[in-house]
Amino acid sequence: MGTNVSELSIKVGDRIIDLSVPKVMGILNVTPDSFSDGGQFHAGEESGVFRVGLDKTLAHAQEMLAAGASIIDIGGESTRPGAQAVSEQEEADRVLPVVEAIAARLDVAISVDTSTPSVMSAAIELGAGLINDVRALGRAGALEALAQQDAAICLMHMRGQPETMQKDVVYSDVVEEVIAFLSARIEACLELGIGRERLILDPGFGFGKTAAHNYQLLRELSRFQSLGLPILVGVSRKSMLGAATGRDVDMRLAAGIAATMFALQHGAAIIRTHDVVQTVDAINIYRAISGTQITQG
Ligand code: PT1
Repeated sequence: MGTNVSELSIKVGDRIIDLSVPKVMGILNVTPDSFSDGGQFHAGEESGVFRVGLDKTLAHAQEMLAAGASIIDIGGESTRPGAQAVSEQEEADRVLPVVEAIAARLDVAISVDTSTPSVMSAAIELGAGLINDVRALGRAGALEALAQQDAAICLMHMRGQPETMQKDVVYSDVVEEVIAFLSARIEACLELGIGRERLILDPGFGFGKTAAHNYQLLRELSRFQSLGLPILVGVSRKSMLGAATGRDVDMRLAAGIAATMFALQHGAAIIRTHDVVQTVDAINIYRAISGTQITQG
């Protein structure tokens, strides 16, 4: 179950990404309030203390590419728990110059982490090949905007909105509910003519879920394979890792790699992470263990 040709590759812009080998999506935050890198790569103009400019942002993208990232995910809205909404204009101002600069300078697939239809369309126009939407095209006009383009789409599950999503989190069966939600979003895409071959699924670790819910989702990740689409997993530096280790955000690398190994073993095709070097190593060890990589000696 869950094994077919379309699931093993995905078209992102001009390139076909082979997902028979797991790939890394490197996180490039262009927000002044990112939870883990503190906005150190913010490219905008309005918040003086965080301003470091486009060159630093580009250097970070280049570094992730050199470390083995296949996709760079550019995000202008912080969606971590408690984060405040950003205006459409502000989001566009943060994200679009970075998309344009990376498309012009780097040979890498570009993803944009956005729920805003106007930002989606403009980003695709500038060279983005994947729209990573934590609201699974739930905003008015998002499905329609993407029906007119051929970009790949990551549909993620979130309960509520970032500002309040960690309040009163109750599920009867979190895995079943997340699968039902994603199935409904796949159907919504198909109805508008967005083909399955364009879709990636993500359980949405940390989005309106307790640590116990997140670990149940990870434990039962294989169940998502029944949907027959590539699975993306993002646990990098998240509080679920802190819940199990007691570590602060800047000390969660080992915990994230441990969780990543489990995710790889249970069907994750794309790992979204801040830590590209270490995640590529984890993938290579996973491949060596599973016998899909030739090793010396
Ligand atoms: C994700 C993801 C994302 N995560 C996709 N996009 C974030 N497709 C942003 C915490 O609990 O997993 N998949 N875009 C970042 N969101 C969070 C959520 C950051 C929770 C931190 C936490 O610490």
